[in-house]
Amino acid sequence: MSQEIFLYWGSGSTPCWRIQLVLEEKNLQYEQKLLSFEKQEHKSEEIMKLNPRGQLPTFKIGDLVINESIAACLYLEDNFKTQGTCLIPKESQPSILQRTFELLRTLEIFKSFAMKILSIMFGVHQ
Ligand SMILES: N[C@@H](CCC(=O)N[C@@H](CS)C(=O)NCC(=O)O)C(=O)O
Repeated sequence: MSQEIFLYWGSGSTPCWRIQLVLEEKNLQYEQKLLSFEKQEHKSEEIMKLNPRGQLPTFKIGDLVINESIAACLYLEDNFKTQGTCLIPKESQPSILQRTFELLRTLEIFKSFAMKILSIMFGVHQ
């Protein structure tokens, strides 16, 4: 598969780093453009056309645009399985362990987000 890969990213953004790490681990050639959050470059026409949420990362591979960093990482692993580092274990036991950590981490993020909303809306503190 030889498709042009393009990543728009912003400094200090962990979802952007996530895709960059996978691209590097997979030894993939890609074009990238660093945009400034401060200058609102993530809300530019160029980005809004590809990613109506106006967020970074904005990721393009061939004609396909994937604007969720984890989905982009999974797509890359799925389509470049034998290239570079294998990022999802093939064996079921380690793969289940990896999924467990991913889910726990996601739940933690949701919990802290929900607590923040509760504290803003109802003054609930934990
Ligand atoms: N769920 C998205 C999150 C993307 C995201 O929240 N990006 C932030 C930077 S870390 C952003 O662009 N914020 C600017 C905005 O929402 O206007 C992903 O993982 O790709």
